[in-house]
Amino acid sequence: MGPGDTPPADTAAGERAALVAVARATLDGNWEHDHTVPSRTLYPHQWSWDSAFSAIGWAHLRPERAWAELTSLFDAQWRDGRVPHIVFNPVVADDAYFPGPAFWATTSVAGTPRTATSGLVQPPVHALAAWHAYRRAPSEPARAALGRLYPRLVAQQHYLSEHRDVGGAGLASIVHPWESGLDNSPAWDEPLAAVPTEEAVLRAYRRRDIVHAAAAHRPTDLDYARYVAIVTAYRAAGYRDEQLADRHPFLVECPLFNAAMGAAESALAHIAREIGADPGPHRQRAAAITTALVDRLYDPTTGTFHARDLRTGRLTRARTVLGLTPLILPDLPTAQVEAILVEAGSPRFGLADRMTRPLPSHDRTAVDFEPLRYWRGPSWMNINWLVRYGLLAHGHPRLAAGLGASMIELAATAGCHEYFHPDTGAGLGSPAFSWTAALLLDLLAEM
Ligand code: 9WN
Repeated sequence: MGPGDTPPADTAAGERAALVAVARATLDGNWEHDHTVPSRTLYPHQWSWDSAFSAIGWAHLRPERAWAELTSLFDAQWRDGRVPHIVFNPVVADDAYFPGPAFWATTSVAGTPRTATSGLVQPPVHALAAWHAYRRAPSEPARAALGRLYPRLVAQQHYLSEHRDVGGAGLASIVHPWESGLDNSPAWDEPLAAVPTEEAVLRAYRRRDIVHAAAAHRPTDLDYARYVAIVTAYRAAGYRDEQLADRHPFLVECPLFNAAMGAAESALAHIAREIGADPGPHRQRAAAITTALVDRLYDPTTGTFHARDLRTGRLTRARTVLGLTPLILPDLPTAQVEAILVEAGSPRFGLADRMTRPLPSHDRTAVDFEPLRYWRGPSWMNINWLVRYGLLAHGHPRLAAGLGASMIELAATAGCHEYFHPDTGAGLGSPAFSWTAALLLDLLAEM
C-alpha cells in the first residue's frame, strides 16, 4: 500500500497504535531527568532545536515534560540572551561527544551559566514549538509555564536582533554551519571553502560521530576541520559578537534561521495575547523580518530563497530545502508563497498531493546531490514538519496531507531514524532519534 491509500479501519487503527508505541518508546528511552537527548549514542547531551521539537512530541504524551524540556534548556540561557546549541550533561564523559565541554570552555566566559554549554545557537524554533505544544495540550499549569518562558523567549529574540544583525538589514547572521542545524548543507559550500584550514587540524582531536554512524553518511574530515577552525576563532574572541564583520571567517544569512526568527515573533504575539501581554510589538517585528527576508534572500531569477554570504555579499547558488522554509512565515507575500510551491513541486523536491517520499534536504537534480550524506540529500522529519506547517498556514491542506502521509509511511517502514534515504526510504544515522518520534506523534494526532 502506498502513501495516500486508505487501509481498512481496523488495520489503520492497529498500525497507528503500533507507530505511537514506537514513537513513545523512542522518546521515553531518550528522556534524561529534565530533557530529551537527541540520540543516546550520537548526541548524549541536550540540543537546542531538538528540545523544541521534542517538546512538541511530549505535549501528546506527558505535557509536563514538554515544559520541563524547554525550561531546562532556557535555564542555560546566557546573560546576553543566547540560547546555547548544546547544554552538556555533567555526568557524561567529556569525550562521549566531539567537541565536548572542554573544547568549548564556556564556563570561564563572563555571563554564562554554571553548566557547560556550547557558544553557538541554533534556529530559534522554540517560541513556535512552545505555542504549538500549548495548543496541543492547554491547561493552567501549561499556561503558567508558558508565562515563565515568555520573557526568556523574548530575550532570545533580542540577542539575535541586537547582536547578530551583522548585515544591518534586520536579519540575523549565523557564525557557524552548526547554527543552521543543517550542518553540511550545500548552502554552506561557498562560504565554508573560504575558511582557511587543513585536514591536519583534526589530528589533535578524535571525531566521535563516525564511531556511531557510517563516515559516508556524515560530514567529511575537511568539513570538520573547518568547523573546528570557526569555533576556535569565535572562542578566541570570548564568543563576543562585536566587530564580527571585521574578524569572523564565516558569516551567513540563512533562510531557515531567519524564517524561524520571524515565525517566533508571530508565535510570541499569540503567547503574549494568551498571557495578557501586548502582542503588538511582536506582530510588527514579524512583519519587519518577513520583509527583510524577502528583500535579502529571495532571488526572483531562481524563484527560491538562498543563503547570503556576508563575506562576499552574494547569495549562494545551491537550491536546498532551506529555500522552502520561509513558508512558516504567516505573513509571507503571495508571490513568494506561489514561488515556493513551484520550487517544491518541481522534480527538485517532488511535493504533491500524493507523493512517495518526503522532501529531500537538497535538490534531487543537482550534481552534488548525495542521497546518503546527512544534509546533502537525505530526508529529515523536522524540515518536512516545518514545510508542512507552512503549507497548512498558507491554506494548502491537500499538499500538507500528501507530505504528511509520505512522512508517516517513512517512519512506519523504517522506524524513528535520524534521517532517511530520499529514494529508498531506508533509515540512516541514529535508529532511535527523538525529533523523528516527537514529530511523528504530532502528525499522527492530526492526520
Ligand atoms: C552538531 C543533534 C544535532 C542537530 C543538528 C544536526 C546534528 C551536531 C552534530 O545533530 O548536529 O550540532 O554533531 O552533527 O545536524 O541539526 O541539532 O541532533
